[in-house]
Amino acid sequence: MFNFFRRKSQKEELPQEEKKGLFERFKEGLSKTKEKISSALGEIFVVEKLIDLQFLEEIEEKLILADIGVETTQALLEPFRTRLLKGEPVTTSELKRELKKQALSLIKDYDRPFPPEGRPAVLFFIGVNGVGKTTTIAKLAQHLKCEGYKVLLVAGDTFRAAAIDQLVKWGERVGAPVVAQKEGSDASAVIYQGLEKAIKDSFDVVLVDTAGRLHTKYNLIEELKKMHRVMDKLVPKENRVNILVLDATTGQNAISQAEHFSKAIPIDALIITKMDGTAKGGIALAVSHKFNLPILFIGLGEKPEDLLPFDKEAFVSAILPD
Ligand SMILES: Nc1nc2c(ncn2[C@@H]2O[C@H](COP(=O)(O)OP(=O)(O)OP(=O)(O)O)[C@@H](O)[C@H]2O)c(=O)[nH]1
Ligand SMILES: [Mg+2]
Repeated sequence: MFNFFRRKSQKEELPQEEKKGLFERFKEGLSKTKEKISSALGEIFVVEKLIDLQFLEEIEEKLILADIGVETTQALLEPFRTRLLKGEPVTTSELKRELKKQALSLIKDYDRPFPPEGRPAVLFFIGVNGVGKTTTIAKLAQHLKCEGYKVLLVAGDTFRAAAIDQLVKWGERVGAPVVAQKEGSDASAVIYQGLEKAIKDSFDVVLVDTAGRLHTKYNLIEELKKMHRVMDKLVPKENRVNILVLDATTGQNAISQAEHFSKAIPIDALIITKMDGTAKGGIALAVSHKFNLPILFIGLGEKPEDLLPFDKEAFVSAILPD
């Protein structure tokens, strides 16, 4: 199995062979996004020539349409605009090459150890319903178990009985105990109980599931704030990672979700699911840049091995034209 957690941070380089494997998986999983961006940009890059501001505007339009977003597209093209305005020559091949470097610089690195080194480490998952929180927790729990971590799951989505059942079943499958209470219980109370157990029984990593439902009677933002305060009482912040899960297929909607959730609690990192089969993978670059958030993992399918550690070099070369 792919060794996920040997790296302390993205700054530590992977061995050459693993890196190659990761590049291949990214390339395969993100092929639809690349197709979309390349078919938009490919033809303009074919002829080697000096570019002008009008050419840059054409590219800008195409990148925005390929889900890169207005702000991120402008940041990507800014250095070239500046050079053109100064009267410096820029060729199409140089633009193509430098665009990748510029994209890399816009994606924030995750520069803490993962999972955090303090015990228990708490991974708190938030995101709207259906984005893949529960299945991502299950996948990650399985990887962590394989690496030898003692893992506890907490069913903080008390909103639906089916959500609790789903996590309990996953717990059985991956061999991790699950702290759960009955449907309708106070989610913060379940989390408190879970963290107390984790401390008492010396668990290494706790993965907390939450509800994603936006409901009139249920103020998700207030509930998340409360859960956060409860965690503050038992586990120091540096041992916790608040992870926003986003579904790549929702495209630009992911931006408003990130805006919405960051009003509730500080978000530390992103996981972007369902990158397989969508042409909207460019959204990862847009959200990471706009919210200055690192991406921990991406989901390229439903199986545990389809959750891959995010590698920005592999990502950029998988989505931008060769
Ligand atoms: N193709 C694909 N499907 C995925 C991926 N991640 C999750 N899914 C699927 O997305 C669906 C929803 O996943 P859940 O984990 O139940 O989503 P959730 O965020 O927990 O949803 P709620 O509990 O309703 O808030 C499931 O059918 C998953 O198998 C992925 O990376 N690729
Ligand atoms: Mg769920």
